[in-house]
Amino acid sequence: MRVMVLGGDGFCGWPTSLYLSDRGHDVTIVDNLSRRKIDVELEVESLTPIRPVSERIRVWHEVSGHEMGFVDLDLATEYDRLVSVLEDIRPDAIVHFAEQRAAPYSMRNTHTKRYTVDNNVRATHNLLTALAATRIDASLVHLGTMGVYGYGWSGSAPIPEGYLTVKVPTPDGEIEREILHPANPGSVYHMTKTLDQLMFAFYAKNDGLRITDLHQGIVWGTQTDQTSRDERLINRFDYDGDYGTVLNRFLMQAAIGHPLTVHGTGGQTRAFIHIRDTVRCIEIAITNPPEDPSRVRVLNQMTETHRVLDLAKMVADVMGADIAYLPNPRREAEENDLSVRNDQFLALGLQPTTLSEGLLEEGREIAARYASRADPGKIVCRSVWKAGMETADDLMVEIPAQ
Ligand code: NAD
Ligand code: USQ
Repeated sequence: MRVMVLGGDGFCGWPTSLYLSDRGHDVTIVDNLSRRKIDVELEVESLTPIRPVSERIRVWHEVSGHEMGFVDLDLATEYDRLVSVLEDIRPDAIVHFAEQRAAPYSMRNTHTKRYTVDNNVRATHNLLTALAATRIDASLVHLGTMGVYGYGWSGSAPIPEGYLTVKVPTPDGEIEREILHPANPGSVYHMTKTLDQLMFAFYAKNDGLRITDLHQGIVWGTQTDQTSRDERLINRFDYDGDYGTVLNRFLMQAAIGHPLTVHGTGGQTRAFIHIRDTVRCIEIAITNPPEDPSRVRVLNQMTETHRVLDLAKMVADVMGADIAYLPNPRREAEENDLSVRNDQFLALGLQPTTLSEGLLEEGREIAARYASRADPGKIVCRSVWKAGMETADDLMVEIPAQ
């Protein structure tokens, strides 16, 4: 298939692009490199030394023999160029990763709130309008998030895949209706994903665009079979307080001897998926487009749920780290249960990679290899959900010699 990977230079997008290319698809990456620029703004770098995108693509050609295209394009602001790139490539499938994805970054200040909404909503809407205007019949696969559902809204009932069947009382008796699961975002970033959902529903209904929205859990791990073929293909590893996600942060913290930064009681339960399963799920989604174009297909892209404190204890046990209970910088439930349906991916053949000591060890090993690149002053989360909320002081000033 001819596949455009929007956001293909990012943490999920790069290994997905390589996986799809390795599987014989003809891949073009579209990315404005904004994620790399945000690292400069935050004065932090990926723990792993990621190479410039042109070098990455050249090395991939060297090691695999496959060509990959790259277009430096801002989806949110360069509509006309987007249309001409679509007309030029005429993709069979488009994978849309290209959004500002960190909840803490989206809550940092007024500028980052506005940037996140402007960037994400405009990028998605430009893409939808461009597909409708050009009538390119590509199947669109978008990366949404489990966070659109919120946590605990439906009690102990498992979170369904996108839709709920509800009973509506009418003067003539109850009628059944299928509705999008109520949106309950926990940050400005998560809110943009709920806005995306409405735009998808409209363009599917009105223009018959074939859309799959993947409600993905927290991605962990770093490398895939493709990114580990050459050090210059290495994937990014975010560990800082804004972009680092919880399990990868714990692995990195354990590797450098930093206490594990549990927010509050650690009673928050979240959904997780390993990066190797992310890339497989994307191929499954593009090769199995939805049958009914008038209805957005929603799949929950996750393989397991864990409580933050259980993860911390597991990492502490396996790697011998201490746990620090820090004031929670977020406004979120201290404790929640979470049960999630993922029947559709299982039925389409996904064989889940679940958390194991071997994979934790692999994460620790990669973090230890690049530990000297870490800045301990960037580890504690400092973006607060409301002005005046307390945050912790730094817990480490220097990386101990390994
Ligand atoms: P990332 O920030 O590493 O990658 C996103 C990429 O999109 C970056 O390379 C960035 O430069 C690019 N981009 C952003 N705005 C753009 C624009 N306007 N035009 C062109 N390119 C643009 O993020 P990621 O972790 O790879 O996440 C990818 C997608 O998956 C996001 O949409 C995110 O919401 C979703 N997701 C991620 C996770 C996770 O744990 N990482 C979990 C669930 C869902
Ligand atoms: N947490 C800690 N300690 C830390 C970091 C986080 O206790 O050092 C807690 C947070 O308070 C939160 C939970 O861990 O309760 C998850 O935080 P996270 O930063 O790992 O994940 P989140 O902010 O939810 O965002 C990530 C991605 C986002 C994606 C989302 C999927 O950055 O792009 O949409 O995971 S989900 O959580 O399923 O919505």
